[in-house]
Amino acid sequence: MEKLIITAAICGAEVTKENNPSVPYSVDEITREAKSAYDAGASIIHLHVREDDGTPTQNHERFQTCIDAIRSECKDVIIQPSTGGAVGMTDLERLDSCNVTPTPEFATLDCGSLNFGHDDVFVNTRNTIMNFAKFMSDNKIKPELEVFDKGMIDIALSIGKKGLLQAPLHFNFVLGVQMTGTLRDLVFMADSIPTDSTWTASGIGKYANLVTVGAIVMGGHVRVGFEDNIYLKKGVLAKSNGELVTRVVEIADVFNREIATPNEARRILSIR
Ligand code: KMH
Ligand code: ZN
Repeated sequence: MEKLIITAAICGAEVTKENNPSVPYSVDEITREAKSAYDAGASIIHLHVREDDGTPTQNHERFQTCIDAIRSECKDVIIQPSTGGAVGMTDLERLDSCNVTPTPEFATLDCGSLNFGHDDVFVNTRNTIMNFAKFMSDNKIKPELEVFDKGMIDIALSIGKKGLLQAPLHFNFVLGVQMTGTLRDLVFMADSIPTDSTWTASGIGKYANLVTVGAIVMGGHVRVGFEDNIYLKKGVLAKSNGELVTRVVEIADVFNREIATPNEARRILSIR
């Protein structure tokens, strides 16, 4: 089995300090959380940024400041800007996170629309997905295909057939928002992608641990972090993203899965 790639989704756009006081907003806090995850074994930082008051933003200047600060502490880490941003942002606004120097080597590409929370819809029309895929292809940014259910895998594959995505594809199965995150769900998703693809899995909320164990034993990769889950265990808030990454490292050790460095992750994921 390949070494395990751990992604830390340190911030997200929805979770707040009211949910967990360690959720980072300021540049210093975002840098602190990225470093805690990197030091614990994360090779990828999935990055959303906030204004100091916690408002999510895709503003490229804020991204540039945060990326430069993270890079100064975590020399070789892979930084993966979100192009999902927050519900309600325009496509142009969402893509602004990639207008940084150097151009990101990796970024998310959300592959369908879904209900988010109780009243919100995270909108990704087919044209949006195709436009984002073309932007990433033109700029040599490797897309991580965010799929919240099997239908989004099918959308990604149909867009790939139009030449907008280059194999090998890399998927993130986000389980626990649109569909549940049981082992059966994880097996179904992993069986539904081309065999030369790579995949990681994010278990949202109560699915975090099960999805982590499943991905480790099945040969996938794992994403954890405050964006997905704020608890270390039931009723106990994680004090840092590093704590969440450390637990993945400990579980991986039980199953003899070594942890990939950032450069090993670049090779496994065919990142330029
Ligand atoms: N904040 C969600 C609406 C991504 O980063 O690409 C979208 C999201 C996905 O987090
Ligand atoms: Zn995200």
